[in-house]
Amino acid sequence: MNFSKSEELFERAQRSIPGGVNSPVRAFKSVGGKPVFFERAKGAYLYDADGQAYIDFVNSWGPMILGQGREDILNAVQDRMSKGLTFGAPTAIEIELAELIKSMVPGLDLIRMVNSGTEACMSAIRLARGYTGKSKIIKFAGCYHGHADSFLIKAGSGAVTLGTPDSPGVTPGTAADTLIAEYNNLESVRKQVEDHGSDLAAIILEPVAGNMGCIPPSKEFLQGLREIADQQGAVLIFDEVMTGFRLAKGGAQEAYGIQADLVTYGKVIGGGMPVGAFGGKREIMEKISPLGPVYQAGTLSGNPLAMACGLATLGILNEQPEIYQKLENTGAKLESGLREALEPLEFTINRKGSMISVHFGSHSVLDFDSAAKANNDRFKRFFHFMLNHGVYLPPSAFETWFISEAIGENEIQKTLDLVGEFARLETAIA
Ligand code: KE4
Repeated sequence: MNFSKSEELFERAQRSIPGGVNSPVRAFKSVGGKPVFFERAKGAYLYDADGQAYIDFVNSWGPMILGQGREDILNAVQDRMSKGLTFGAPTAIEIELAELIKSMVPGLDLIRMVNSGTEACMSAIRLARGYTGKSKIIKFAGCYHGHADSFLIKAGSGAVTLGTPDSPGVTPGTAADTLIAEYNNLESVRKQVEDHGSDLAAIILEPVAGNMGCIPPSKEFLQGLREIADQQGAVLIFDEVMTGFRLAKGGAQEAYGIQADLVTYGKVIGGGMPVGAFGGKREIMEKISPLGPVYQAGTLSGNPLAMACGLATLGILNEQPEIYQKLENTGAKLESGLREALEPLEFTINRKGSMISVHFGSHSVLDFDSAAKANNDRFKRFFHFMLNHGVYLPPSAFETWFISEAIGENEIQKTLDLVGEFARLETAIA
């Protein structure tokens, strides 16, 4: 591969943008080297500034579940654009998207649109605190709920990638209200409840973790959290920014048959445009302004252009549920092929539907500590080998790969052939 245009752009970008990127995880800090700058995308492929093609397993970190550049979605956005971009006033299309989501996600009485997953999650915990009158939240080491202060304690994704899971700038007062438990470890939750249960407003988690690699919940984990939240009168919040509309129409709630009290969304809900949302039971949601006293707001929340993109995307997923079977089949094929191709090496593969990750090491990866024990040097070599051969993986071992509907047999076969070549090279140098 020739990265000369990307290198030139990176030099220029650093003169105006901190680290040359508008989101840290894009900076390749965890895998080394310089970020690739992309110019355009179509279907399953990204094309970089040097005109080179890559099979895309990042999907813009999840939103592009249907692949890039679909005419039906672009037409919906263009039609909407011709009517004006945003009014800062209610529009019918916001109702259409809210009603469609309610039809796809059982148990959702009311939903509020925002502009990112961070906004959705920070609004959800403020609402939980306002509804319960309590202050503490339990989050899980390695889970990432966006960059709001309350979440930058043992956070995953870019925070752990860059070695700042506990970010400077978060005050001790804020941090004191965030309690940490271990993913897939109910005992660690019970311990926090023992010490702080009387002041516990919420338990928030990724129902399938995607920010320490992909880590599905153990069978009893989600059910156990549901029971603990009920016993404590705490709000159970599923952060479905990654899993929402990806694992199933009804997301992880449907996939695991567990009902949260509040659910947050991002990524797929906007189809590639900036949309987040939080929603849930009426008795909680009606505490949100202007209905109730818990304030939350946003200039571009529910803006019609983003709504049009989200509506077109979710409309396709709702009308063509066979897409979920296709994503499952592609995920299963990729997983079994990876197991075969990586056979000479020590590795673990975690997968749920179209979320999958490879961890180099012989141990199971069930929580943050086990994810952190994986061989990151081998992951770096793996990432760059695949990049240099036209496959774009997330530039961090603490991320999940995403499979889009546009990824077909050819892309899977090319990817697996390359993985096999990598494994042979690694064996040769061992
Ligand atoms: P945003 O504010 O980035 O839209 O969403 C925050 C968020 C909340 N919850 C979960 C489960 C998430 O995965 C995210 C964001 N995910 C990262 C990727 N791991 C976004 C990529 C980035 O930070 O650039």
